[in-house]
Amino acid sequence: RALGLLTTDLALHAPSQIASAVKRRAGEVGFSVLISMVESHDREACFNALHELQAQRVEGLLVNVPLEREDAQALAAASPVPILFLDVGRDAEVNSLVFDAEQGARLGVEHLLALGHRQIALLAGPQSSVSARARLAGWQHALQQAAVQPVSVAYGDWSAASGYEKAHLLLSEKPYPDALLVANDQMALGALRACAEKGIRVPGQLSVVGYDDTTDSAWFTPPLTTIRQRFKEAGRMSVDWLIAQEGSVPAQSQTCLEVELIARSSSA
Ligand code: IPT
Repeated sequence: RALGLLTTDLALHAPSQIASAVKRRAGEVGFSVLISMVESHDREACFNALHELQAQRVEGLLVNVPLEREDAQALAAASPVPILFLDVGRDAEVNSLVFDAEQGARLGVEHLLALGHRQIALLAGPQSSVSARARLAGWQHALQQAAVQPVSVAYGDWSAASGYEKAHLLLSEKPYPDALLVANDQMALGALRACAEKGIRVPGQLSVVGYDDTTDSAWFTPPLTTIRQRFKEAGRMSVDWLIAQEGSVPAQSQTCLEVELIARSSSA
């Protein structure tokens, strides 16, 4: 018996850790997992992947691709088996299990404000991703409530390379930030490298907060303060949800998982 996982780029740390968690849980309950990875996030690519998985008789589908509301709804309507989305907005009328992006963004801002930082720069993710947009909106909202304006904003593509490049930009323009919120740990890794090259001490001159808490984030230099998304829990819950559907058409279910701030040495 098999489940399908339709996923975005597995070279990225978070999707690969989600896939790993899905695979592990499915194995525990006697299911294999067939994976189809899409290079682009458009509707056609997702439909092709859906058909590919369907041809292999999967009994349920998990979709970890950032999808706009209409695309997710169209995919759900086309799926003959239960389908659960892991990267959609709250407004999408589909079954979903997502992490609370507003809470994550707020925790990062509150952490930096509590440490006394007011010159905060934002390194956001690609705006084609609904979760990247939600994190940025969450930061902006939380800062606004504290009457703090971000000193600058840049956009990366989730990769360490983009984090490196954009951090170089953010750190060469005045006013210089004393803290940097980064939309994922991989971009934070690149940002830390940029700081090292510029001779900017972390956290002495700049506090850095990431997002994800992937398994290697505690091993960055310095160990990264970040927002933990419990990927193992998401993998377990999503597999369990699919299996509980038993081929029937499920009543709409939307789950939002809490996240938490993990304070390490990159912020002070
Ligand atoms: C999200 C990660 O936080 C980010 O680092 C990046 O890997 C992205 O996925 C890729 O789409 S986690 C997602 C379940 C919102």
